[in-house]
Amino acid sequence: MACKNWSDIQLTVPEWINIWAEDIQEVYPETIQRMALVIDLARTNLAYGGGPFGAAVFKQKTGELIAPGVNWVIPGKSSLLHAEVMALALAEQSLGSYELASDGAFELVTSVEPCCQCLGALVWSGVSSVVCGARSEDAEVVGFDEGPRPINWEQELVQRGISVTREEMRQEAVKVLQSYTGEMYNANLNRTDSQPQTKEITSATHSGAAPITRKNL
Ligand code: AZG
Ligand code: ZN
Repeated sequence: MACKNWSDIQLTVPEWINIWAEDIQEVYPETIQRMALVIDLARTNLAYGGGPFGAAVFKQKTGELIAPGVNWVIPGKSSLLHAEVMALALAEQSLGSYELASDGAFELVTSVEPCCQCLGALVWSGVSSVVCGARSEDAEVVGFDEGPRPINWEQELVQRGISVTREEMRQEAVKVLQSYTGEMYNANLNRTDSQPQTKEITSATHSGAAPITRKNL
């Protein structure tokens, strides 16, 4: 039975993320440090039943972490809850701005290139830079559907003043994708052109997720 108390509905952010954040640095001056943090988020997320994707928004110049994000689609029961969308939404809410560009230059770092949803979200957010780890093909080989995007998406972003860096720590980001054993939730079952998956995906219940303590992160 659907809940009709719509004004009570909230999208969730995993509780473990605040505990994870207690022990991290305040600033990440180098791109590689930012990506390492985002890959750590993606890896940690797997232990809590989330998807193998991490992202974060940083103040571009100083590398101050503004907000993290993880793929929380299955636990959060929302197809919107991709890592990039979570990071952008938390950054906007925590800065109190629907357009980050009006507060300075911000960078979105994501463990995997943005899907069709996140590509749109990042454009509207007003970030001035995006840094990606794994390529979309890497996510698709594992079985994720990254959706329809313009073939020249990188150029489109650059034309809008958003710089794009690709394949930062790609191998490490791919390892997290490949270690995912959970449900494939966004494979479009009705697609007529669907490709056979190159890797068998097994479903997991994640009922054995560790309790939330810093030690377990
Ligand atoms: C996804 N792709 C990216 N880049 N990020 C997520 O959180 C995703 N979830 N499914 N495909
Ligand atoms: Zn996405």
